[in-house]
Amino acid sequence: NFWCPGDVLKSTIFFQRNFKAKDSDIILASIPKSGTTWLKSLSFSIINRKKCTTPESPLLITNPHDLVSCMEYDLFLKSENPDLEAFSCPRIFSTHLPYHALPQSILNTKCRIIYICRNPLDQFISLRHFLLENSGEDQQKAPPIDEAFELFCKGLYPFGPVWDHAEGYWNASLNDVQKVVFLKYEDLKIDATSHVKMLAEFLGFPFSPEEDENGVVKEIVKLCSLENLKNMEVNKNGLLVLSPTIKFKARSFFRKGEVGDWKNFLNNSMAERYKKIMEEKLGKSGLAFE
Ligand code: PAP
Repeated sequence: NFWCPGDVLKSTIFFQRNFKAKDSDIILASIPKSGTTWLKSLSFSIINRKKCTTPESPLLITNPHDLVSCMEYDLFLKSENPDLEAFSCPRIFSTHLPYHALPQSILNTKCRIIYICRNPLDQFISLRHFLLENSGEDQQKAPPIDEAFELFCKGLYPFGPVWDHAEGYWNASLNDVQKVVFLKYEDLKIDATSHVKMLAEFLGFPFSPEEDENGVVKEIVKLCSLENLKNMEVNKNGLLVLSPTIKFKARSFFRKGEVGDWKNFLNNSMAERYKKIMEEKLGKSGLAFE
């Protein structure tokens, strides 16, 4: 019940069959273009703050996607059964799979899941820019925005539809608050500091009053800000090579990060139409987007 991109179909099945979760694992889940890169940076920094303080952070020289690997786009793409024992605990991984498609061992262990979602219209615009930026010469062949929007309204895009994706994690977060935390990109934009504190508690790495007083939380928020990461050499000019055919420009993960950017690309009738679809799909769930 989701659209799995062909190039990660095998790796998705390998992940589902072969991943053995540990109780200490942390899984970052999202539909693409909802805040994955930001969440990776923040979670990595929270967990590793004792090992490497902000001035020595690997984030200064490494793309966040190389610090927190994606299951289906990286680890299980490179190997049917990768050796993940070498990772230091707690291990942090990411996935774009919907909740119902996660490997059983993630559901059966005490490992924790952080889900991030975003206003789908902003996610759509972000995805479109990302695809255009990475399609090179094929840019001319990209469908016009109204055609792409048609597909979006039908949920036809990687790991879509978003209403099922978000609702799965939403329900899981209501059913088990110890296991799943549900975040919205927009809320993180409004107040990153309190979200970082909340995440640290959820992950079992709360900030001490001394750390708080010494500005450690604020430092992490600043380090992981879009402005900061976007201007780092590795994120300006690097290339993320996941397989001989899957390569992404590092800079394509860092664009505007604006809430409501869709208004610059979609008209009111498109927005109204999408609003009705979302109300129909998510009406009873208690989950809504602005
Ligand atoms: P992914 O799922 O392919 O990893 P993801 O990181 O979820 O992509 O989405 C990229 C979006 O997050 C971009 O949004 P935009 O196109 O609307 O600008 C990108 O700018 C934004 N983003 C990346 N890093 C950060 C950050 N540190 N803080 C805020 N937003 C960020």
